Amino acid sequence: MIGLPNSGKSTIFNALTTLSVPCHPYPFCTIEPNVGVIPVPDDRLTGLAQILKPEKVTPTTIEFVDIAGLIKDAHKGEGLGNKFLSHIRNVDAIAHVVRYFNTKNIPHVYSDIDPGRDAEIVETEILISDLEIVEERLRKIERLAKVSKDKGETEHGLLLRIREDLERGAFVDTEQYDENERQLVRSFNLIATKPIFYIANVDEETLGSLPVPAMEELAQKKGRRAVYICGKLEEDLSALPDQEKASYMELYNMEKMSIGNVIRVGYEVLNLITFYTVVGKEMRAWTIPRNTTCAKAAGKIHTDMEKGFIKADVVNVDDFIRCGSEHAAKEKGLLRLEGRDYIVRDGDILHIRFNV
Ligand SMILES: Nc1nc2c(ncn2[C@@H]2O[C@H](COP(=O)(O)OP(=O)(O)O)[C@@H](O)[C@H]2O)c(=O)[nH]1
Ligand SMILES: [Mg+2]
Repeated sequence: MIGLPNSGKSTIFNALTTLSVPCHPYPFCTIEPNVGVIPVPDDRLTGLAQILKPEKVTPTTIEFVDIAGLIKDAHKGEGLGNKFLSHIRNVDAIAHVVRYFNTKNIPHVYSDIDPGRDAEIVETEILISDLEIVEERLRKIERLAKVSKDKGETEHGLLLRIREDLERGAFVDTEQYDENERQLVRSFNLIATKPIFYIANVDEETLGSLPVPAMEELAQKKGRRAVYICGKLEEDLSALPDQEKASYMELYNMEKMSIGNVIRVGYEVLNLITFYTVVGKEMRAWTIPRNTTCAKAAGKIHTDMEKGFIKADVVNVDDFIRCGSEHAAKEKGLLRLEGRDYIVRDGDILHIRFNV
């Protein structure tokens, strides 16, 4: 989570971390004060648990990092800027928190509410810092090219294309590249090649009149998704006992907490999918990138399961819930046997057969 000071990053982070789970391999849910391991809300897992009634249900998780200190001239080290920029280099996706609450006693760094301008200030720092990296690499390749003609030609071409994006103030759409190119792009370790979405932090008054036009305009212009949340309200609500929380939510006409949306969209921009296992008394959700093979997915559970992979029984969770039992799913022919190269689909329940 990035954004200007006083945009509400820590507030939203606090609301998120009240959901945190103790999570292997971390003894506590909060690894550092600013890193939280958050369970991914999952209605399908809940539905499956209602049928199978396992003793233990373990949701999959996503880590959120509250990154402080991004202000104008961060790339020059302003406000510990470089340190924070290097933190952003280590994440897989960016949630850009933009302030849209107008509370007079909480100073806005630039005095008035203007999501477009704020977002631009923050992202300009990122783009400049990335540009410096790209320029440096280009210089190096051009030096080497004098020695050996074809060395680094692909890399050189890629860097030029990326520089063009950065110079016109845009993030880089890595979808346009093939897998080999993407691998090279990853090695550049740039921020502007990561998936990004907005979290618009609105005040209680605005909750009744969503979406906010200025925010939608920004999201559309950049081709990104925007999630709305009233950070302060959700922070306060998340600390309440269920009963009380429910009555406040009714008061605010809220069907669901928006932190759930923040988590879900974060998961989606990362292009992740979920699969499930039921082993003994434990039911568990797992995260893998889209287009992962069955053997690789098994390796996520245990390396032995990938090495000794034989076959997997597969049934989709929606089919399973619709049928109501494994037996019924089998009768309808919805249970399949798949091999190691099968591409796991979102919602597959996998029973891995393996050999050690
Ligand atoms: N009214 C209102 N205040 C908020 C909201 N979100 C954050 N704040 C307040 O704004 C101040 C700065 O928030 P903080 O989360 O520390 O911002 P950060 O600097 O981005 O981490 C705090 O006093 C928060 O209570 C909101 O949605 N509505
Ligand atoms: Mg903060």
